[in-house]
Amino acid sequence: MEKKSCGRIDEAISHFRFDGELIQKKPYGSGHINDTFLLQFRMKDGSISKQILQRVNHEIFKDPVALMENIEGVTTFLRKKIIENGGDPERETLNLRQADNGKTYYTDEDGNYWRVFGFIDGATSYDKVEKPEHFYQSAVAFGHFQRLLADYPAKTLHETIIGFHDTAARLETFKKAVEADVCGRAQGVEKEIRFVLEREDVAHTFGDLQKAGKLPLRVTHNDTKLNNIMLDDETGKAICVIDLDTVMPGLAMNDFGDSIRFGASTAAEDETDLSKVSCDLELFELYARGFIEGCAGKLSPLEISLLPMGAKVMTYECGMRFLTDYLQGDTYFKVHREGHNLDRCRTQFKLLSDMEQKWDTMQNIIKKYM
Ligand code: ADP
Ligand code: GN1
Ligand code: MG
Repeated sequence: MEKKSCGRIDEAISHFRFDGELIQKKPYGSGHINDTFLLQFRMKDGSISKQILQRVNHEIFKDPVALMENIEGVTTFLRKKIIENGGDPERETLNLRQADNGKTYYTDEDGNYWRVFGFIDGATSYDKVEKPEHFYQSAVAFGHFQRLLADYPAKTLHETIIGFHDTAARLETFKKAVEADVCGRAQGVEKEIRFVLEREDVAHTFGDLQKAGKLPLRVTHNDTKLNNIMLDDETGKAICVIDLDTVMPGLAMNDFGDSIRFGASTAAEDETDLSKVSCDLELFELYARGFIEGCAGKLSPLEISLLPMGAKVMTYECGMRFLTDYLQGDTYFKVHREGHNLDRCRTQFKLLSDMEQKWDTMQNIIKKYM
């Protein structure tokens, strides 16, 4: 995918209003979806200005214009709140730059959508928890993000990926992928397929409660990986929530759970030595404390009690999505080696098994915060 977009990168750059002379452009970050580039410009006074250029993955986000409307709306809303709270809007929210067509995106000759964000300097997005305090800070920030957006007009948000966390619908898609077996890979992953099918109840838990009207839809981030947050290099505080492509009405427990799935795992998402993969309960508790604190009283007792279930559901769903993509020929997530999606699927299932073992303790930890 990167190769496809590289051909048009110069065209895209020429359609944004940058100051200074371009001295570097290079692929950046470890996201699985968009093509991200760091651009560096030398200014007249010798200083360096950095910008993030992204090609939106329009095979995944089918309506990039609607997606950009969401991001414009959310960042404008956050900017206002940050200013009201005496914060720094240049660092505490993403800032879209204008293209020469007056819009916040440029469409190239091949139909790719490009956008530019101001680079958040002096901050890092981590692929792994290096200090527990960082994880706690990210929890407060994701909780706070949800609270800040509590009065965002949710009806104006477009659903950028239909049924993004509809786990039951994803289970159906998975079953179809097994059935179709377009790459002839199903035979080699019978164990993993069985793992999914033995846990169908997990896929239905939240959908059933929603149908019964027991769970509020909130404006959530929906992709709360640790590397979707920037932590200040000096203070260690989480300063900015990034990757806003999936901000949509959703469930608080899923935002919690996706962070646990990624950050409380003792190994990388694509670790091949499964003996290294487990759920670190100290990190789980730390994140729970920070998230509940960040949401500042907005979560209902039922939502809080379902936080451990959020961790299970998101781990199950993500593992199933990796396996589906493996079966379908690796067309969704970027892969960097043979069997990459299968490796990712296996870490998720190992993690989920470990959560099952630790289930009572996970629930007891959350009870303390109710
Ligand atoms: P993807 O959807 O592919 O995950 P992201 O929007 O998360 O794309 O961007 C990928 C990576 O690029 C992030 O994890 C982060 O490291 C970096 N990044 C994105 N936006 C910024 C920004 N405004 N400032 C600094 N780094 C950024
Ligand atoms: C993708 O975009 P990124 O890399 O932050 C994916 C998430 C998955 C995650 C797994 C839009 O996140 O849903 O949980 O990979 N984003 C999308 O690492 O599908
Ligand atoms: Mg990302």
